[in-house]
Amino acid sequence: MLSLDKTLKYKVADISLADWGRKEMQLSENEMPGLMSIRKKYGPKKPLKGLKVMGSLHMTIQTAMLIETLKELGADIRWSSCNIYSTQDHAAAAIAKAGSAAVFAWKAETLEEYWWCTEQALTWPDGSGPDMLVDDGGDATLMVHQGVTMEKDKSLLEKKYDNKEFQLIIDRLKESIKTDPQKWTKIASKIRGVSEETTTGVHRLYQLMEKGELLFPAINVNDSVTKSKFDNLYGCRESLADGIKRATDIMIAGKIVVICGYGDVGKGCAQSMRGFGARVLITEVDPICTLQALMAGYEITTMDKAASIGDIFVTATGCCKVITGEHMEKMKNEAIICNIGHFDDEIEMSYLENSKDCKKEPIKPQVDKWTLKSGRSIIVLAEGRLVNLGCATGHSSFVMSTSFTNQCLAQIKLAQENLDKKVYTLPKDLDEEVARLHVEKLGAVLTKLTKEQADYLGIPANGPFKPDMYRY
Ligand code: NAD
Ligand code: ARJ
Repeated sequence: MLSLDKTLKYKVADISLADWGRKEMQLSENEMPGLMSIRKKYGPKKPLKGLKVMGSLHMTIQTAMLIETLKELGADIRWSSCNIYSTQDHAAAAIAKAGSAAVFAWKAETLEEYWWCTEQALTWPDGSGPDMLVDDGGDATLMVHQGVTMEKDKSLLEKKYDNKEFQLIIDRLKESIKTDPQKWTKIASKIRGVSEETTTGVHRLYQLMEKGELLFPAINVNDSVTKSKFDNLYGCRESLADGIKRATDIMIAGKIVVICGYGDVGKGCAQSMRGFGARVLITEVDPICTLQALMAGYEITTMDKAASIGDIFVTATGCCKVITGEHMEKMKNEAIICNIGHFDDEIEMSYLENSKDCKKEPIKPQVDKWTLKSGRSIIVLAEGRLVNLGCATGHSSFVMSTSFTNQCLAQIKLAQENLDKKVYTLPKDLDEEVARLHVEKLGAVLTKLTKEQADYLGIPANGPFKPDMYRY
């Protein structure tokens, strides 16, 4: 068991990469107008002064820019990544060297290290916890909630859990509760709230709220229009191909690409692959999304049918066991499979890992060739974890600026308001403001409503322009 070290200022792969990281951060300033404007507008007022912020979110160059924006707003910050493969070591080094945050993250952590990093980031040198969380996928929120549950009923710590990763969390919690039996209860009671980045994390939050188990307020950043309809869609439209290409150099044109899930992420992935000249097949469970895919001209199928046909498979559902061992056994030789949804459950990796008949041959980091019972091989990217962040560098700065501007506004809201233990979304006028900043950067000029036109539409001349329930 890796022990907690409260005196440690950071743990990164290589601090000498800091200058490279800093230079890339400087370049990204031009591409992150939203974050730069937040710094300018709120920097002097320091709305996060005196507040401790813990982040569990991919430690990339874009996140480094978010961290330094939160710092400029006055926060005292600790950070870990929310994925074992997504850290960009030069970004982590730049943050560590500047002392902008105590950062615990490196590319290719083990799962045990991952949960150590998360606990390190949740624990300040005096043993106290954060005032606010920035979460992506909900792992920091999960650790605090599980900690509280275990402190209430310590017999749960003695149980054996089938899920390997969950057992690792419980082992860590057991250790921490031994040192301080009230650690997580104290931490949870001080948290003003969490702002959650992604669809899967948001689902977890609503589930907690519905069960009456949510321990602090939460802001659903994902469902700001300027997040899910941009990052999830246009972000993945570029970073999926980046991940597949860097990993395999495969020609996409002419191939059959199967996209599982036609939500925001799936729509971006499908459009991207079609743009390269692939023949795209979609699998869906939702009739509305299926109809959308049909209207866009895609063929709809099921994984059972597609398994033996596809050349490249991409899961984008947030669901589990979308591609099973049985599907893999039917696949063509050297079919490529990858996932762009948040966790590693969409592809049944346990089939490959636990079956005697499956043999792994690493090609390079985050690219493995698995030979199966069928005698054929498949290429698995990033061990079934997010391909765009595991095999490439995630979304570009510009689209992350829209997401992270919402994150900053959410953190300011959590700092300034005493919210109930519920899940909130940000108001439409802030969403429009985030869009406005990025529209201006692209040089577009908005048409202004006259008073007569505004009255005709029955809305204020400066917005909000659409009702809350409007779907973009
Ligand atoms: P979404 O809810 O809009 O879309 C998911 C779609 O998958 C839905 O339409 C749903 O009906 C469908 N689906 C669910 N189970 C299915 C199954 N078994 N088979 C086929 N289709 C199924 O969600 P989203 O915003 O598109 O996000 C999808 C995932 O991607 C989430 O896990 C999210 O957290 C993650 N995400 C990743 C990135 C990234 O950079 N990699 C960015 C944003 C979101
Ligand atoms: C940090 C990134 C990047 C990037 O906002 C996206 C989302 O919803 C996450 C699901 O875990 C990934 C996140 N994302 C995509 N690209 N976060 N830096 N460059």
